[in-house]
Amino acid sequence: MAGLSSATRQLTPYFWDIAAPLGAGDPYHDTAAGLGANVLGAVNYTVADAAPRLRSGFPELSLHMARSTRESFAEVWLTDAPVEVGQRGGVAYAYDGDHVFCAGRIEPTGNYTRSTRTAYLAAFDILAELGCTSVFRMWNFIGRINEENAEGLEIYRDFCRGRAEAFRECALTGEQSPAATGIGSRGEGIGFYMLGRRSGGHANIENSRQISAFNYPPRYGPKSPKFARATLLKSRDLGERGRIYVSGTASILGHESRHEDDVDAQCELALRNISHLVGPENLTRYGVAGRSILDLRNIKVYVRRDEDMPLVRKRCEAVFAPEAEVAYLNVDVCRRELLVEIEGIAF
Ligand code: 3EB
Repeated sequence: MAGLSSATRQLTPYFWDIAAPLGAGDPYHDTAAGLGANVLGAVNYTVADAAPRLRSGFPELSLHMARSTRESFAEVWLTDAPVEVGQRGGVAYAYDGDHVFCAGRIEPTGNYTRSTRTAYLAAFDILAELGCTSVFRMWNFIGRINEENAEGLEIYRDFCRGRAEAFRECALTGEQSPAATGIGSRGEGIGFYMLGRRSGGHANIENSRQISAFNYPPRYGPKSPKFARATLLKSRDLGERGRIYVSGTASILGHESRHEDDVDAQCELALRNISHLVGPENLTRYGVAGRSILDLRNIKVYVRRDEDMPLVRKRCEAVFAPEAEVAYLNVDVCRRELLVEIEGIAF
């Protein structure tokens, strides 16, 4: 877990095994302290949802994303700078002088547009108050994602409408969308977390093989999903190379889902979309070095059908670097026909 530099405060997430029984003290806090680091935020991918709270000096969010405690893990964001924390409007946050981590939860409701808008605006208010002008990464975990709300609108689309309204009304710079994940959960309601940055901002990266999500035609819902295919963050120690936060990526070309009912082909296309997104041909437009799938770290692979797990795992293990941390989660995906979605960070 080396490589954190105080000059740049490059954030790094770690996946922690939380199945082991806990001793005295706080294991996240104590492990970070042993590394000379602080926890900026912790997200438990576990067997129950819980609203965000402040733990031992950092915000923590729990998501019902795992089928068993054995499958549970924590994504823990470390920084070497001192962390200031708070909680407002149901949103818990931490700030290290450069980065902000915000986590929130939206309780189950028959219509998510309004509560999503409110929860997002609460998070955006906190970011703005801390001088944070851009959100570079967000995750959204949506219970019953493909079911209908009280008005017969799919819950994912209902959520997208509220998110779009919040973005339209907020004070963040309009040109910069975050990289995002919008995925099903095994629980109820919606859990979300976001990362913002005070200095330097980020650049949006789109994929020349896919239409930008914010330009999707209306057949996918009343408001298109607000996110970039990836975001690029530069910092002093990384120079021009930067770090690329890759959004949840699925079997989509243009705006259309491909390979309905063929999980093997869907997995391959999702992987190919990521390779192209971070590859030299797509990245020349952004003036940064091309990457390959081998540079991907902190990977999450979302698989709709349990029976597809072995095949997806095999395909992914064949292409990811052996040292990449990879979590496989059995949850629904935002379009009914999509069977797999993959995210990560290209180093
Ligand atoms: C897609 O490309 C697949 O709504 O935040 C991927 C990543 C997807 C993020 C979101 C949705 C979201 O449209 C779905």
